[in-house]
Amino acid sequence: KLKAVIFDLDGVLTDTASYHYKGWKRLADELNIPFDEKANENLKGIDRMGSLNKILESSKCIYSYEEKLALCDKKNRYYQEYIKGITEKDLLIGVNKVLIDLKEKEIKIGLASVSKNAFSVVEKLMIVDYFDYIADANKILKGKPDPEIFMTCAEGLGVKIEECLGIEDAAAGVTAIKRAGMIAVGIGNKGILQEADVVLESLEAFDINEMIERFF
Ligand code: G16
Ligand code: MG
Repeated sequence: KLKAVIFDLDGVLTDTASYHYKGWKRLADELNIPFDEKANENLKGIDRMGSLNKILESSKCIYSYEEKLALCDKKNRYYQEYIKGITEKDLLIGVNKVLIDLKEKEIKIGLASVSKNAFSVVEKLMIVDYFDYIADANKILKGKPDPEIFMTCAEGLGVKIEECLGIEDAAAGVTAIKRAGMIAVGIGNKGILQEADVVLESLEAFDINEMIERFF
């Protein structure tokens, strides 16, 4: 039986994925490291230091841990500048309806974002009250594609793994959901999200009754 739906944030509920890209792109340009949208695809869902390490793979320089921390801070300052103006108008299409449908059906709602800015973004989007559990990215030891954050959410919601459905826009995120043992709904490109049980263009096409019939 479906008891909980666990959402990723960036790229699923709002388009902060593009702000993360803008932040990394600005940093990479400053460091003269090649970086484009295609390379960015591999950063989606990956935590801050993990993302920086992937970008630095294309650099000729070697950076100390302290230097890397400073670069992470810099990217985060850029990112925070970009997300300052987020309001409920920045919710992606279909999100409000899905959240309302889930509440009506008494299906629990969780948030599984490895972003340390997730809570502040959800606050700006004015949807905090919908969530029964929001994973604390500061306490997650292994980021996506490790299943830890999705398993932590299931535990926090008080439901079994097989009673959960996860929704993700990143390949690493879909892998995390599948490794946790949950049904995975991908939002975006079928070619990129091959491991997902079903891929939709956006949450506008998400029908909870159809999901229950198909998978639960
Ligand atoms: C998100 C993004 C990633 C970002 C990560 C860490 O994960 O998809 O691109 O690097 O959070 O974010 P921050 O630097 O704000 O801590 P998710 O899990 O929401 O897709
Ligand atoms: Mg995402």
